[in-house]
Amino acid sequence: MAEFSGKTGLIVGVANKRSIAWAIAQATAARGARLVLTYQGRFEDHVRELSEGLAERPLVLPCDVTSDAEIDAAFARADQELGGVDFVVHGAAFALRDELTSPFTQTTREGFRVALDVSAYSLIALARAAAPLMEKRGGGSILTLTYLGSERVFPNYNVMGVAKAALEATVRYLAADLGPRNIRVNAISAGPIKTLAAAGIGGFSTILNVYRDRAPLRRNVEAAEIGDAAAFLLSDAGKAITGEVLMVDAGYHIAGM
Ligand code: NAD
Ligand code: 0WE
Repeated sequence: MAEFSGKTGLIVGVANKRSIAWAIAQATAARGARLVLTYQGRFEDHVRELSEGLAERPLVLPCDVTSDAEIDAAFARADQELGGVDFVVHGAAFALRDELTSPFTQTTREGFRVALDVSAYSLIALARAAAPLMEKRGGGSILTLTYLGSERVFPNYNVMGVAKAALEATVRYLAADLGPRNIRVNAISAGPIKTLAAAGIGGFSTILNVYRDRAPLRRNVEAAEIGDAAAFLLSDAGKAITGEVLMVDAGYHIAGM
């Protein structure tokens, strides 16, 4: 019996084939999960095209995480069509371009609001919508994606680092709130991967080189490896793990120098 057979999941954060959320979709679908793939407006065509490559056709729905109405509508459809949800993947993050290029002291009130709304608050909104659907299936597992910039300073990561710190704290508070209903909440802190969100970052290849040189495994991580770790946390293999941030970064974070 495949690990995810009879399980359904809703995934937020697929933009294209390089998206970490897409690697998680593939990892869980390959293990038997039935999926709902959501997209942010402009990525509809990409996500529909990708969805055709999965063995079992996913339900493809819009879900801009800044809209409570879109979140509620997506979970209502998932409930109608699939009779509940066993897991949710949150892979949405965004900061205004200027916030990732200006000195940190220039962070604007609006830039701070946007980064924290899209990248951190949205996990609370998704968890609130998912909880009743998970509860009727006896529990569930929620997973988000974070980055070491929440605890260490990386040049230009700026307000995204603050948003990831808030996201990781949100994981712990949600885990405490939802644990009594057998709903687990965890994060994977991934090493740098060249995705669309990374393509816009000046000097990203330097970051990849620094990680490769200093990580204990002397290499970078691949999206598929995040997919495998995600499948572990989302499946029953992780059923005693909640409120955790799992580092999947080839060991980079342990290095002193
Ligand atoms: P990506 O660009 O493929 O994914 C980011 C996603 O966020 C996109 O699908 C985009 O549509 C979505 N998004 C942004 N605003 C949204 C909104 N308002 N509503 C709904 N969706 C919205 O890049 P990725 O690297 O796969 O990023 C996925 C997650 O992984 C992010 O949380 C990112 O911070 C995290 N992460 C990335 C890396 C990396 O190096 N690529 C490392 C660690 C963590
Ligand atoms: O979380 C991220 C990046 C998220 C991101 C990327 C963009 C680029 C385009 C959020 N908002 C935007 N806004 C845009 O307009 N990562 C973990 C990848 C990343 O970004 C960095 C990194 C790493 C790693 C920025 C500086 C330093 C390291």
